[in-house]
Amino acid sequence: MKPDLIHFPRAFFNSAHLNGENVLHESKRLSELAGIFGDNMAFLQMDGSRLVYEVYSWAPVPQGTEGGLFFGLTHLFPGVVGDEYFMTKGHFHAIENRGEYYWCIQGEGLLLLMDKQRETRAERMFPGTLHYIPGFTAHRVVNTGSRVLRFGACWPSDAGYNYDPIVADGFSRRVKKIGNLPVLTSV
Ligand code: S6P
Ligand code: ZN
Repeated sequence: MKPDLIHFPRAFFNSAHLNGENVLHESKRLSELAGIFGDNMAFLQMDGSRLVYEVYSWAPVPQGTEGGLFFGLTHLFPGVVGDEYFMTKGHFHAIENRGEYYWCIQGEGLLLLMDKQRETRAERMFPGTLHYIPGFTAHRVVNTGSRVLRFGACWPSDAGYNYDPIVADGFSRRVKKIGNLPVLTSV
């Protein structure tokens, strides 16, 4: 007899959940983001166990596979450290020319994009926005709203992560809450 050619799906995704085989879940707490925010005094006074973001990522092929794709869902919580909004750590890809898509599902924010010359620009995120992140470009998401910012991501399975330049030098602009509005400031 022929094996069944119609398979049950391996993963499930909706606006709030990503489940399935090989779906990893990571939580990023404030204490893991030391040195990322500008106001270290404010940072040290906050509860380090506070959840800043959660990432679910589906790796249908092993990390490092050339030609495959990964899929992710990030929930970035609202909050500030001093006057700077909660944000993801941000990274370049280890294979620098690899691009990525982000799309906003819920909430509002800014996607910071910094090139190799440290020029930073931002794209507004709100439900329905689609963002192409070119290669050689560091990417970070900032939650400028009052609810959870949820966004999807799709990137090459051999892209990898390079956080080192961000840990060392950050982005060249920060997003601050000034008069209740987000302002992109120079560092
Ligand atoms: C992976 C993709 C996202 C981020 C996630 C957390 O290429 O860009 O899944 O990993 O949003 O951000 P970060 O900067 O802490 O990895
Ligand atoms: Zn990425």
